[in-house]
Amino acid sequence: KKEGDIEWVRGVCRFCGTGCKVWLGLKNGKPAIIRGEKDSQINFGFLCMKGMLFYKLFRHPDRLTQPLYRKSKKEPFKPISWEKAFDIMADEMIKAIKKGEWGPMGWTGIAYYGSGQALTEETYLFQKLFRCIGTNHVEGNPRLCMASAVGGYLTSYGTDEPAGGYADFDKAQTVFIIGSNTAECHPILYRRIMKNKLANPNGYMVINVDPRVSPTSKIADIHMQFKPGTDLALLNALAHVIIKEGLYDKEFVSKYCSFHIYTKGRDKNPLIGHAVSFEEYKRFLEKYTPEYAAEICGGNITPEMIRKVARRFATTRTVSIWTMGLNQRTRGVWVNNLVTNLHLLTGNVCKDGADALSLTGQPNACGGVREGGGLCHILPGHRVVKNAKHRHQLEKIWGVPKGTIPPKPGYHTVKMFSAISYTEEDKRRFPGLKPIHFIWIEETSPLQSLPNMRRFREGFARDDVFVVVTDIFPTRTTEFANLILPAAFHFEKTGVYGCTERRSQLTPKAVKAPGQAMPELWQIVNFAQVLAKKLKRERDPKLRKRASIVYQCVAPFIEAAKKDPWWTLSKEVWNEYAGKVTKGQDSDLSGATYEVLLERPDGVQWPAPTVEIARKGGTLRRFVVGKDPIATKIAQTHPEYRDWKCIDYGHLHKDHKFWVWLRPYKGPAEPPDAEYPFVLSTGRVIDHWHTASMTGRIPELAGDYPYAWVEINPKDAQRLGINPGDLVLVETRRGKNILPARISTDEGPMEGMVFVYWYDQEKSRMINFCTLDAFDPGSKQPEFKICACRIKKY
Ligand code: MGD
Ligand code: SF4
Repeated sequence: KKEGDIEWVRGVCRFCGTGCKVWLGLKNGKPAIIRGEKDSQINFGFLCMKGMLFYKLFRHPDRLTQPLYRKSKKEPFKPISWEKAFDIMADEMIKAIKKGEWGPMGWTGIAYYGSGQALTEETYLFQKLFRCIGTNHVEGNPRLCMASAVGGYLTSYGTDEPAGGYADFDKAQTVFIIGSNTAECHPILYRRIMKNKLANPNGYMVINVDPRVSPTSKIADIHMQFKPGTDLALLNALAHVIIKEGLYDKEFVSKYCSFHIYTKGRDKNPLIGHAVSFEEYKRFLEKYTPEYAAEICGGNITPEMIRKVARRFATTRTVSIWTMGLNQRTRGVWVNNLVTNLHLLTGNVCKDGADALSLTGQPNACGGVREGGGLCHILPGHRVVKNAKHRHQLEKIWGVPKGTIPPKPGYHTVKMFSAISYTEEDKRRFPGLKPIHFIWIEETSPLQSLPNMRRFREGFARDDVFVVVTDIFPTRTTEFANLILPAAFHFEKTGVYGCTERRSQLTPKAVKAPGQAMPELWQIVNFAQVLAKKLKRERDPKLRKRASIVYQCVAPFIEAAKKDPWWTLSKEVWNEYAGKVTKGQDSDLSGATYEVLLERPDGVQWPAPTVEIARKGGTLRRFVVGKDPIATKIAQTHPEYRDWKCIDYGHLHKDHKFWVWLRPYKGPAEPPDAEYPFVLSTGRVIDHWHTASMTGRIPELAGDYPYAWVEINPKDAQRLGINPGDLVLVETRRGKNILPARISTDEGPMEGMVFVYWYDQEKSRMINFCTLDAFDPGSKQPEFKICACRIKKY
């Protein structure tokens, strides 16, 4: 639409997982301003600074504008043509395939590493290409961010992603914020919570559960502060009180819940474990008395506080939200389950104002990666690699031979990067590890964002690993590339993002990409054709066989890539993904065509199996009969569920019930000790996005936060003679940083803990030299939030 000399184009913000709807304003065809969409039920016209200012990146002088290549990482880069770039890439990929082996996970020598910021169409086509080449080494940064939430939902609901959405904040009476600095990381959602709180200060209670006093704690009625990693005991104690005092929802529990435990050695599948009785669950909780938990948790936790919070949780409509404080943990899946347990016990789910809502970090970790099949063990449409039926369904849709997709998951993130560094230590840690010699990294900067990254950087520096990076800016990762491919930025191409609440939204192309920068979809389709030609000439029949499969993978898109890579190509990939791949799955988006997505100010929430349902916005409340088309159909067609109000149709839950899990308290992987007596935790500030490769180039945001610092509790600082602004040496068993100190009586970590922001690109302040790469045994998500450190004045 046009207003005066500004032409407005509607899309979605490309930063956090809130999914704020934006209008990008173009003056004389150039990006000039961004404002929020007033009719959006997500952000109601509001935006944070990141959302308002990203128009400054379109014409930034640092933008990558042509393919750059160097044979050796010791040489400088030289510009080359796209044609030459794909030619070199295909040769290097085939070389790496030959250096590796063929096994149950496919070719061991090559890998793709993507991002929760890639468009859904991009992740979908990248993973399709790599599976068709013949490898399940398909991973992405959502492993660092959302994997434990996936594990949590898969075990509690039998299927990924939440039941409710943001609208629940407005009908809730209690918001339970645990392990999330919502005020800085999801500021527009925090605004909504704050608005409700201000409108009803006594009736709307905010409980903040966090070892640190963050800006989020400012509106909390109760702040539960506990030693990092002890929240499993705390959550079990809340359940203990709810049951002991008879506060649980008896009807919901008896009709809609069952109880489960996983016993290693006895149970084959950790996602299923085995069923136990309610009585056994009660016995399991016996030991988690408020007194016992308070002792473990320390901080300000008292038995009376636990009782008070449990009563409030159980007797009001409650929404819980959480992010990395729970996910980035070696017991991330368990702690996710323990929050959802509280909702199931108290019937605080499947109704207005009540939900267990894991907030997504990135704009498309849910839609693109979790639904689009962008991790080593999953396939698009909520399918899994290990399931032969799922693999064959996809092979049929793709028109490729049965057996194209290898049957075993590839390497998860830490293992994938260990297969690149491939040190003796890596081989000891992962017996049977096979080296990776070629990796295509897209829209992420792992050599700043991976934990314990010194050894990964050493691996990447070697010349026997060919590194391709598709990005819009130079980053700490492009420093290790052989080939840099310039990408079109958001609004310079077309595609869909799916945010926290199962909502997909379309952003159309509005701006011309600079220089030779091209959309990733165009890069994939063109590279695949070159690769197919080269594979055809190979002598090994296994390689030759893949030539036609690779060609078939992109064949439906070749014409569009030639004629219109900016819109038609994306639309055709979306039509295949949403129209064919999600059809009939729980994440059904087949009704959400581009036309419908363009019409709607808020996009569409799945399941949306028909255009009619999609036009109304899709499904706000999942699992509820009468509201969710899948649950409704089950109730209508299966007499035994006729009188059920909600039905858990997760494919892992054959009993159609929600599962309460018995998860014991277990501490972190590296607790503090005499040598390293502090807990180091890491996170984000409001104005920077992740590695700051983008926000660090926006002067207003960089000016607000020019460098990272370490937050220290005033009591610890006094004891160690550290004053505000002093340089502090932060040291762990893996590395060290030198950071200025911030000491506040108002905000900051509890005694014995320090907190560092990880956006800074300056090597002496890159905290991921220090963090720990221990990971959750289920979700494989690393424990960024807790490791042992020592500090002293520098
Ligand atoms: P980003 O800065 O988001 O960081 O870490 P990364 O994904 O490594 O990287 C995105 C990249 O995409 C940028 O380099 C940007 O320039 C590029 N880009 C932007 N638009 C486009 C585009 O359209 N196409 C292409 N090809 N590129 C584009 C995130 C990761 O970090 C995550 S998800 C989490 S949750 C972790 N959090 C975390 C933490 O809490 N503490 C510590 N210490 N480390 C962490 N690391 C993890
Ligand atoms: Fe963008 Fe998130 Fe800010 Fe909304 S809250 S404007 S989605 S960064």
